Amino acid sequence: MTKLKIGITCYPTVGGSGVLATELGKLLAERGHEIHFITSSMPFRLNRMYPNIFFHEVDVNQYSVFQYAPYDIALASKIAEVVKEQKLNVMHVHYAIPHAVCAALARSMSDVDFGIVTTLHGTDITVLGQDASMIQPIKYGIEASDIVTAVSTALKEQTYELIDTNKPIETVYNFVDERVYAPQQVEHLKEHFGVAEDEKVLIHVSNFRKIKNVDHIVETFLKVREQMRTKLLLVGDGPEMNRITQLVKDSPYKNDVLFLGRQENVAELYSISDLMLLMSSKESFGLVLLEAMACGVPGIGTNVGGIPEVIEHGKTGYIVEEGDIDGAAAQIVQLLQDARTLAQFKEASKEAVQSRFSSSSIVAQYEALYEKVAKFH
Ligand code: GMT
Repeated sequence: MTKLKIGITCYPTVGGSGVLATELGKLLAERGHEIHFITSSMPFRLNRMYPNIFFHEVDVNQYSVFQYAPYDIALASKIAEVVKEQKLNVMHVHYAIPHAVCAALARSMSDVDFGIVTTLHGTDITVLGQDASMIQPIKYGIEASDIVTAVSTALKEQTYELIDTNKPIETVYNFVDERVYAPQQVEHLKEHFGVAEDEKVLIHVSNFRKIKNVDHIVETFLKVREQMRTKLLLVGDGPEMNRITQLVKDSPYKNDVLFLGRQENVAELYSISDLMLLMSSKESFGLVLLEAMACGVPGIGTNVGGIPEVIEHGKTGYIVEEGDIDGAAAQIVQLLQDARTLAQFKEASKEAVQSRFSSSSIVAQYEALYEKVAKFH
């Protein structure tokens, strides 16, 4: 495999796409490639020194003559500058808009050619795609890229429904670093959270946006709690937090719901959990499901977007219809009370991460794509 110089652009702080882009950069660097992050701030998972990872900050100045800070133009200009100075072979951008559009602009501004690989993560397609004025720029970003990938086949199909294009889109699933996401011996945490011997633990991790249906998670938990002793760990923060706090406050089981806020070391929390709940109305993949599975935690997810590609119904968890609180609670209680099946699901979840989403095979898929479009100067 040729060692490449790869530029990566993502939103450094935004959820799953930023996490995935950063983890990918780290693993590519470990495989000997030279990685250049071109982002508005240091990606938050870039938490130690890597000799072949470089960070180029996009400075967005707020000029008094402009009403809005020109992030897109500043990014395009930075990409053009870094590609030229560092002789990058390929840019991997996460999101069609604005990042693929910025990479395309950088390429036409620059006198140096480079390949563009764009990964669609969902937010730009399923959310921004509802805004008709964004469809044309998304199409432009996709078509100006040399290679386009989507993190699930559902997202690929949704993109084709939204955008009339012949551009091939390849599914490349997400992955986790199995060295970080693995079961950990942290039984003391159960004691810390007041989880009794015979009690089960459900977990939800998200940015508490409306589409995450955290109210459905709480309602499902309350139904489960009526039937058996259980705790719910809510990890993360976001716009829905106040509403959810109120919902929990008004419930008879408020002491069994633990609000843990944003957490760095979620692998430890997964390690004391029995089931992960992700009941979103939109979800192109659900990276948190994979993180949980790698720690031996099966998932309960909605029949939405890429979730059914991650959870194998009846093997690594259950798929329920969005809003079917009773159905979800019934499946959860049945599974939690059946120790043998729960143990099988936990084992199958870890195996699925290895067989279908292993970091080495997914990083190798990206490497093969880079090699196809890389330009050498
Ligand atoms: O889910 C979010 O709110 C964050 C969002 C993002 O753009 O970072 O996540 C998207 O990308 C992740 C990584 O590919 C996927 O696991 C999430 O499912 C996807 N979110 C949505 O489709 C809503």
